[in-house]
Amino acid sequence: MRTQVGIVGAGPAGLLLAQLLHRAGIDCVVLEARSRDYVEERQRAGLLEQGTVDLLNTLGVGARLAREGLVHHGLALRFAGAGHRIALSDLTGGKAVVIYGQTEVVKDLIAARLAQGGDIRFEAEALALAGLDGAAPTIRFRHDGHEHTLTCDFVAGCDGFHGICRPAIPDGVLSVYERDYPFGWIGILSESPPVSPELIYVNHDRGFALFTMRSPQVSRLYLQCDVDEDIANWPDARIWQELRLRLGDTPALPEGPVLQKNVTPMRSFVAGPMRYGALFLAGDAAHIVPPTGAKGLNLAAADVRVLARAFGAFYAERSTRLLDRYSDICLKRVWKAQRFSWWMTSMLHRFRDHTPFERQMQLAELDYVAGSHAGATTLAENYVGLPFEDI
Ligand code: FAS
Ligand code: PHB
Repeated sequence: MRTQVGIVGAGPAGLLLAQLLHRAGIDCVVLEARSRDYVEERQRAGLLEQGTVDLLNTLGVGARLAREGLVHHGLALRFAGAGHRIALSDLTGGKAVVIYGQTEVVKDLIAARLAQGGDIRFEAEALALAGLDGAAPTIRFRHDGHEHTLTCDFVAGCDGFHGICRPAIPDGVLSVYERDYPFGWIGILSESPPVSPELIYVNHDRGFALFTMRSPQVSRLYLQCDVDEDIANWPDARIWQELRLRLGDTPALPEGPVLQKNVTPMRSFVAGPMRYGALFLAGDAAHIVPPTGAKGLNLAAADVRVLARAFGAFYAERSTRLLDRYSDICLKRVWKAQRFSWWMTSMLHRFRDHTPFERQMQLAELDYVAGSHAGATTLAENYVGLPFEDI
């Protein structure tokens, strides 16, 4: 098999790249280890920056997003028993964020790709990469019980944190920066109306909580928990009780059947450079942010936006300028999103090893951010998404 760009992974990064390449008339094949149902049902992110929404609209996959997405112009920070609204749009010249599940973004992209005759192979696990420092790299993969080889000009490693592409880069090439946080998140999806029309981020003595949603009927709720928490210790009743305790009496928290619940570890991770020869990493394959800043999916979109432009310039003019700058351009944005996600995580979670002084510092920082125009603007402009670099 032969194609121009071999894409490993049908998450947001791989599917967005495939749609961008299709628009540029560049051939590509997407190899995805899991089934279509699995990737379409896998609960993950839910908040889209303005820039990600604009990209989806440009690609012609924004119609359902426009109909069903919930546009938010603000959010609430809740601490010391009181709520404080951050007016995102007023503080950023009108920018907003949209609540629209990652599952829905993935469904829309897969439907568009297949409707346009796109080549996505599900249950096709990439096993190994070869020839990355040559002109015809290959991807060996297993599909329908047989092994196959896909030869391409470039490999896009969009296979997430646990994929095979980053580890295919020889030792000594990558610099890795990481921080694991001493806690995780219990996340539930519940058939219950959201507690408030905007997101509520809570810093409480008992720990962090986040009240978000997927639709006017479905809520997505998160609780800070121990890093090695066993979800079996959290029957639904205990989860609702803990959410109520951290939210406080008002507003009253509507309950409903819990559709899904899981524990997510919290880590910050960056591997650079994001390119090795003909291999280009994008999304979680190169960087992980704690979800407190809602940057994961949006960073994946920002990476492939640059990568598609770089492939476009190569095939249109044989220019390698953008390919050569790809890693630097992306890492500049990645580190700012890392800083914001680390800051939000540090400001909003309870750290067992915090001294009473450090606890007061945290509360004072929240009070400053909530009460100062400059402080609130810093949060707002990072939250809605920083402008894209001109490339
Ligand atoms: P993805 O991990 O989404 O996709 C990679 C794809 O590659 C997967 O479909 C995988 O099956 C496939 N793959 C892996 N190895 C392969 C192989 N060898 N061959 C073929 N295919 C292979 N972000 C938020 O903003 N809010 C959240 O609440 C949130 N929750 C999250 C919860 C979890 C458990 C995780 C892991 C992430 C969460 N994120 C959240 C971040 C998330 O949104 C990611 O940033 C986003 O999925 C990144 O997209 P991709 O880079 O495409 O990687
Ligand atoms: C979500 O809706 O899943 C979500 C929103 C904002 C975050 C994290 C997760 O910061």
